[in-house]
Amino acid sequence: MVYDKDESEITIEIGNFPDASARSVALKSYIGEDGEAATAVPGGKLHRYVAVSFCLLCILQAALNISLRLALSSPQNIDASCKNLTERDNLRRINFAHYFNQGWVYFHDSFYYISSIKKTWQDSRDDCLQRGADLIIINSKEEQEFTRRYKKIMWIGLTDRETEGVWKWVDGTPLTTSFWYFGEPNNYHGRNEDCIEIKYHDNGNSWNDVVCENENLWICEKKMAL
Ligand code: 2F8
Ligand code: CA
Repeated sequence: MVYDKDESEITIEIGNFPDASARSVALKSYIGEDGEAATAVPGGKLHRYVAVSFCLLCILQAALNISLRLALSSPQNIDASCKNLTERDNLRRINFAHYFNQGWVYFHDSFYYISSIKKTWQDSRDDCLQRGADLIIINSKEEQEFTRRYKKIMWIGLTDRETEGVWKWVDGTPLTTSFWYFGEPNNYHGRNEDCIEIKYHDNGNSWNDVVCENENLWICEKKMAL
């Protein structure tokens, strides 16, 4: 191929092809099957297609993003989300106010109620259930420390009434972390001590097993995350 500056034209030298059909094939491969002049770089056409497709994909993606954003931030959607949030917040406020007004104490995602009268373990539990709660389940050192602050002998939600020696919380979960006072549980003097009271407040390990028919204060727990 020769570029003549003066005549502003390109001359293509086909070369020494033996016959007319070979020359025609060479010419076609240079011009391209579709009649357009082919680029001199091998695969150049493919690169152009890839680049154009990529640009089209980018435009499509941008259009999708904009329409999604517009749809989600429409006034109706914002209104609905705000309404849901406000309703949930109001319900939560009403719930919290109810428990606080009834003398419940909030600690680490739960409300606690400490009774002012004494009952057997089962009657205490029934009272908690009627209040939409249950006897306390102690599953951390912090919660155990919280119960000791009151310096009262109180029932907690732990018993081996179903199977002697198999301690279970009122929600059916087995006992894993325990805070038994020294020598407990002991079924003292051969008694059937199947229910647990917090007794030894001055000791981190304050639990004692005692007969369930004894009468004690009790502590209810209602889980409620903020
Ligand atoms: O009333 C039963 C109770 O009696 C004692 O505590 C006052 C026993 N304690 C010791 O023996 C240290 C409890 O285990 C028993 O439950
Ligand atoms: Ca005991």
